Amino acid sequence: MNQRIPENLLWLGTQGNTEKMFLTEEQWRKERRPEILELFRQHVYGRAPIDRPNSLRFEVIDHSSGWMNGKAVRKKVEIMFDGPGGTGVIHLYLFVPATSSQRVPAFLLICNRDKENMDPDREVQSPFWPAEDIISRGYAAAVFHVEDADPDFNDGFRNGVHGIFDPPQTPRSGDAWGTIAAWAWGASRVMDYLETDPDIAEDRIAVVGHSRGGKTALWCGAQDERFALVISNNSGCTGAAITRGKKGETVQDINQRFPHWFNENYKSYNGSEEVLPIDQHMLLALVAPRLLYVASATEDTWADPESEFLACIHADPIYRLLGLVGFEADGPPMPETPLQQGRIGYHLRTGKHDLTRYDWHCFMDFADAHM
Ligand code: GTR
Repeated sequence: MNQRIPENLLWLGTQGNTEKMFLTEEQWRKERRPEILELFRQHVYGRAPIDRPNSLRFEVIDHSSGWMNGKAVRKKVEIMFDGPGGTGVIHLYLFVPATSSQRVPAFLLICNRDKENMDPDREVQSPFWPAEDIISRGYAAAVFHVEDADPDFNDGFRNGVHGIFDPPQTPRSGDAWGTIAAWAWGASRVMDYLETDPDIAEDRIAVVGHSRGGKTALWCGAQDERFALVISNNSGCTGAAITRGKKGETVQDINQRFPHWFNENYKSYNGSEEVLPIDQHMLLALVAPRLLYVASATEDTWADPESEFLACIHADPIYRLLGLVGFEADGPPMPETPLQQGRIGYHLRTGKHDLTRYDWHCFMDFADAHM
């Protein structure tokens, strides 16, 4: 399996240096980690023009008890910001266990599916966001919809946060942020709020995403070290899956169908993945020493479970470098046999491309054990 990744991307040296030079912990932290983040910005996801805007403000517009048979308190929070192109609002829905007298850890879902999946009134209880289950296990359940950061279609980056923050009238550069980066930016703004919420343990917040949302969770968690646990569900191409030799969706497929997800530079790798200066195990390694979880599904051949597993294997050396156990695996596990010993968790679920209650309970088992 190793031959799929060239030696110089297996932690042996700095970019372009194929000499066998193993990294020290200090080189990782001070040189290689920032260098890899920059490579992903430059070649894949793009560069956000702003981090936390000075104009950022929060308004709790609902704070009510009695939800989920009295087990939960609901908050609705508006996260607002202004830029040269106007004002934006991210609507956060948050359920907190009613019985807890202490701050609780939280799962933040980046929702990329229809809004009924994140119903704040709980008339629809979708397995995509099983808030009742999350509450009953003692966690807070938080969710926002990607559309609040950027609608998921190709409009030439006029709407969403691109329209708000991009300098007007200047041509977009090859490394300007795409839509996945905009969603990741949105998740960090939600984190800005969660850090201030008196019910939330801000050092124990997980960011979760499915598929395109999983790619987003990884890019968000790679950059924003405030997230203690980063969870990718079925994220596949340009998510958790190794790109070189990947089955199913390729860089060309994804760039043609979703030209707005990544930056313009990424399109130059259509059909030539082998010249990418990174591969996706390096994105996973950016989460170290924090917790990471990757989930695959047996019928999700478009995402390619084997390539998702392989990325965990190749992220592990960075955890070891930092003195931690990363991924403990002899080979790809059987379905429904989660691997949760180290700081990288993984499971393969029987079934199709989806985010299910089974997946969520695996994430919470892992969080119970490690977060
Ligand atoms: C697919 C896309 C995948 C994945 C998926 C989803 O059509 O090819 O990369 O992101 O959409 O988000 O459900």
